[in-house]
Amino acid sequence: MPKIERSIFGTIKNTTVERFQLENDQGMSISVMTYGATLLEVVVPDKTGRFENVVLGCATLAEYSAHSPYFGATIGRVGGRIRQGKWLNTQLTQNEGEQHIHGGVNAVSHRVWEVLKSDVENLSVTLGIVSPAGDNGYPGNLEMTVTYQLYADNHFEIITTGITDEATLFNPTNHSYFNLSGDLKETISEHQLEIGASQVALMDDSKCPTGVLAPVANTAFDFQVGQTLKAFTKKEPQGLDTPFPLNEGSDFAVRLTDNVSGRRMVIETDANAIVVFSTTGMNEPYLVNGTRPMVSELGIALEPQQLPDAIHHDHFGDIVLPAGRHKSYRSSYRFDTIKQN
Ligand code: G6D
Repeated sequence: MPKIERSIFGTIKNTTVERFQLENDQGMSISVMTYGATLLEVVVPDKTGRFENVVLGCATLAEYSAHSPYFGATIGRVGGRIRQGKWLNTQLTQNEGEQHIHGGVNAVSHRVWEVLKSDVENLSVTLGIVSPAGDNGYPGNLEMTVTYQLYADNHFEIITTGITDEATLFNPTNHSYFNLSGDLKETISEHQLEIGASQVALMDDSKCPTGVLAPVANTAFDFQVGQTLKAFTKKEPQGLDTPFPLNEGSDFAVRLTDNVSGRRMVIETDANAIVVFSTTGMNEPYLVNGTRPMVSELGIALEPQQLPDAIHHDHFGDIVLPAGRHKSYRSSYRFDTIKQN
């Protein structure tokens, strides 16, 4: 029988943070917590049927609040960078040099969300938060919800919604880092990455897009037929911290495959882009999942969202949310295994 287990993950500033573990009939489970509406764990079988966790996280709430690089977090109001934190006459928090990133300081990724619904029949949990007008400079009281839903066929969906009482910006994402080897046995360097994108957004030194969407054909950034991260970093040693506009009509955004464990994940999304961050060079002293220090390419963040800094580039899509209009984004993460070695 599908089940949901509800428990306490920790306490922060006198507020209890709850954890929900959703498990389907096949034994696949996902766990989420109310702090940051964060995806904590995704436990899926390898080709031999062994169940292991395939996302990066922290062992304790204190670590999530102290140093997590947004492991599994819901990012809002806007994912990625906004150049100089400027939107018309609105000045947003500049929390990375001159830029605004990931919704600002102590954004919804670092707050405790409310439990709106836990539904065992649909194997889903819905969390909600209100980001008040003026939050990190954004106008409008924005009500956000995030629903995590696990299905019997080993895929789960994340549905993020927003509604505001004054026009604001809305371009949320989930910031999970994946490692399909299982329980962080290996890095992701040998993972095969396919991206349904014939173009890549060029970036400048501030890591903001220049506005140019360049063809990937005949460049290192061509992931259309797939390549390993190792093959990519031979050509581009700095790794990926890169937005890819998704091909219209493509039936996938990303396919990530680990030939050793046999695990494969396919992400589909109704957002127009995927931001890929390969953690190349990210050697940090803290422990990931309480087991091993963060090392270069221990995980790969795959962030479905509208292209970053869209408000400064008309052809990147519209992320202005008018007052009273309900906006919803849906991403699906499907798991299976391949037989080959
Ligand atoms: C995002 O693009 C950014 C990275 O530059 C950042 O370091 C990370 O989040 C934490 O993916």
